[in-house]
Amino acid sequence: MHVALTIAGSDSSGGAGIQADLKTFMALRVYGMSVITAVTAQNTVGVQAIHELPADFVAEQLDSVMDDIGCDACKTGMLATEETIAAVAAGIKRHGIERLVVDPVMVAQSGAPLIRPDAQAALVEQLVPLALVVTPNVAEAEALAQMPIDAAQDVTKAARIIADLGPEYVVVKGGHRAGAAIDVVFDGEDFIELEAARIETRNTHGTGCTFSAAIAAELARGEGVLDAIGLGKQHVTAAIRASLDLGAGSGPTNHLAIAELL
Ligand code: PXL
Repeated sequence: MHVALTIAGSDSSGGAGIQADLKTFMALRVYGMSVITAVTAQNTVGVQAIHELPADFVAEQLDSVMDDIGCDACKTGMLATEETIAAVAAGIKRHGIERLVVDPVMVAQSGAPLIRPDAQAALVEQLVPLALVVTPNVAEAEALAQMPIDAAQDVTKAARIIADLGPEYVVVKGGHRAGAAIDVVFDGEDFIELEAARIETRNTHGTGCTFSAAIAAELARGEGVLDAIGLGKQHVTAAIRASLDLGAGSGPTNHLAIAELL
């Protein structure tokens, strides 16, 4: 069986973070493992509290998993502090993890910050360069590229700047822009647009986590990178289409919908 690892935060409401990742791995018939970086007290309305795990304990979990089982692909999600980012980057290098998807998580769906402001530089300098695929939304792309994104050509410009940091593939997600949900993929040479119809729902909690986890799962299954990204887009679209009206706020995507398509 193929094996995937997520290094991310726990979302008690089950829609995002580690929980979204493991459900997505399972839906794609991939054995999932987790390194937990932080625990959030969270629901569909907001993030009520965050408890960060010590960076050395994050590294300990990573060593436990990698020294014994290893992984076919890995994704990172919420990494709140500079120390955690440094420990994760060092661990990824130490264990030679190459099929790495970095989801540069900065704010939750509800608007709550999930990374300390002083840790953004570490993300840019230490982790993004190690990525095979990095999956920023527009706000995250603005932060990584240090430029505002207003017009469509700003997306391609930002993607080039982010690619220069070191990742092989940059996917700037279009879900937060107006119109159809068009993701722009840059492979270092060409731009490819992945388009999906916009689904009118407020139940999009965990969309970014589900997308990056689906890409990691497809990479673990041995797909090529562009195929994994394209399939990831199909999977997250299916999960949003079947999203669940749970809670009083932004409900979760439905990871089971991914399995039903297989
Ligand atoms: O979607 C980003 C994200 C990542 N990780 C955790 C989260 C969220 C969003 O809510 O809660 C733990």
